[in-house]
Amino acid sequence: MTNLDLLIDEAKKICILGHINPDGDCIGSTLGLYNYIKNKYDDKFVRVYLEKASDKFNILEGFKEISQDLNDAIDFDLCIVCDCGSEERIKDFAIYLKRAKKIMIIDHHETNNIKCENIILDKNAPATSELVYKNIDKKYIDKKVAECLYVGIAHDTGVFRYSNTNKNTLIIVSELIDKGINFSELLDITMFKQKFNQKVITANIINRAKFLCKGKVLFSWTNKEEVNSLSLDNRDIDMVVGYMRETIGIDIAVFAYEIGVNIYKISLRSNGEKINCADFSKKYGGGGHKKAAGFTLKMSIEEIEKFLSENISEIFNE
Ligand SMILES: [Mn+2]
Repeated sequence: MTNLDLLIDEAKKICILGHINPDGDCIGSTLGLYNYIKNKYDDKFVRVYLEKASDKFNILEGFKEISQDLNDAIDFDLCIVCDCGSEERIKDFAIYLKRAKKIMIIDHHETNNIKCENIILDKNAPATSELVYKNIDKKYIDKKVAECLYVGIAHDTGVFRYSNTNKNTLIIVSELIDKGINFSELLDITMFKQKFNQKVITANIINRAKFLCKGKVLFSWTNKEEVNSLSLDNRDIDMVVGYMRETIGIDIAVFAYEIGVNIYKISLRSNGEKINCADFSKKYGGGGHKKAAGFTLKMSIEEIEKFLSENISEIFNE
């Protein structure tokens, strides 16, 4: 029995949390664990709390049961936090963490700073969903659990093509596929198929992109006005920065999107091994991974462009 299984075993009421603006790995790892606990035990109360995520994840079992309630009067015996490197990124749901009798963290972020007795932290793991897989009893991994963990690993590895993918990842994925999951449909629905207006906004964003730092940086942005005018929300533009990164000749893509009046989330995606997006983001109050990280700036787009032109060259370690 793993430490995770032992903690689950002794708890009656369990909550599972992740990070704000939940992505595929956050949803895959939390729901994978949720479905696993439900498979293995019929006497546990288990609830997942996450911010409202994109409906495309509806295909995963348990998605509809994810709660956004902040007023549950439940004192949990165990709170499991997946794919989250800091308490600020748990945000409002941290109330359940604070009240829980025991805490378990499962994470792979370079910038993890949560102090906790029970922690499964592997900064080299490509996805938290992979860490969940390694720490649960394989007997209780059915098709539903496999679908969640597959989606989590696929999202954080860019469908097994980022350099974080390793032999073990592919062995795990092959075992998940063996559960009879429809991986082709899972990828199409959660990653590739988009609303037509998502393609329109991507085209707009690419059209206004600028090269900074002698062409090493590709920068672009959108704001609430544009997102709203196309009947989209910020969850619909999470793939844009990854798409920008796939540009020949650049070392890093930087994408800014408005989350409040003149408050922008800055997303970074880098190419090559030399650049550390996590270190740069950490300096400005954010975090993440070496090749994918982000932070928030309170300034206008003109000021952000100036800020980047003046500061981002330090990311190249020259
Ligand atoms: Mn992750």
